[in-house]
Amino acid sequence: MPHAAATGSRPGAGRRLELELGSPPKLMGVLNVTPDSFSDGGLWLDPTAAIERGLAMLRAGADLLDLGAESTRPGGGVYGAGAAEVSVEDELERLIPVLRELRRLTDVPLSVDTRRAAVAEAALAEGADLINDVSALADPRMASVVAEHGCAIVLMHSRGELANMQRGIHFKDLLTEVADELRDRAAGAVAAGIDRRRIVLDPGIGFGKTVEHNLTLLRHLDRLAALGFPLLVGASRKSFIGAVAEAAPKERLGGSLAAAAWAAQHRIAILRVHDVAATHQFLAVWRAIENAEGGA
Ligand code: HH2
Repeated sequence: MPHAAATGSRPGAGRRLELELGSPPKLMGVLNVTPDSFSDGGLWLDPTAAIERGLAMLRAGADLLDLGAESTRPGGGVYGAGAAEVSVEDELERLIPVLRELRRLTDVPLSVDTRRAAVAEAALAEGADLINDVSALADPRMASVVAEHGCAIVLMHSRGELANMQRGIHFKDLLTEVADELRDRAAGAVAAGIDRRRIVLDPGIGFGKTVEHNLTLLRHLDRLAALGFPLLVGASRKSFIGAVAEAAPKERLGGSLAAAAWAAQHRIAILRVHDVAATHQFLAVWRAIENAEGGA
């Protein structure tokens, strides 16, 4: 069974993340230390609030946390001009105090959502276990940083620049093109020395895709699973849910749970969510029903 493994790079860290396809999905709690994320910008910018939020998500059932200090909401569509450019210095200033303290307080795997090799390098030195790169190695140094640390990496599908990603979207054959592009990025990662068992792929829901594209990618997750890598799905609160159900970002829990159930049914490895407690309960009951054998 394909799997990805992330081993803490610090001596004695002893953390390990095994992601097996076919096991229940690991719940990744989103911790946005940003002023402008699309659904929770500004709520956790203060380090103390962010750390408390991280710990609360762990108590609520998160298996790992994803710390992001740069909003990556794409421009050219529902988010207008998209996220503001953040300097490496600002990204580090937001990220490191929160990462350092959470690392001190917990042994659960900590992921860092960044497109920059310099940020990844600093985060790995602070004990991060996983790099979540929505640009899938656009920074030419990212692959070597990850290979050197032997950590796991998420390679997410997207096209073009964040600033205008939602403009002029065009696929001739969505599923084939997304699968081919992800396969190429994974091959590039392996060629750069990243262990293929430490690669996770992600269809990039909402990144350079129409509502119909997002729904079709979710419907056919099996096409991406066939690439032989564990999958991560980040559908939580995304705008396709708002388009189907006419709901503001914070009112998309029902739609997010529908996407979570669908993804879990397709044996994805990691589910990236904002609403950890509700998703945890939802999946626990869903799994209990799936596994029920008694009463015959
Ligand atoms: N989505 C977002 C951010 N990072 N990473 C992966 N691997 N997959 C995703 O789908 C994904 C991601 C966007 O969500 P959020 O972090 O809540 O918003 P923002 O980018 O505005 O901070």
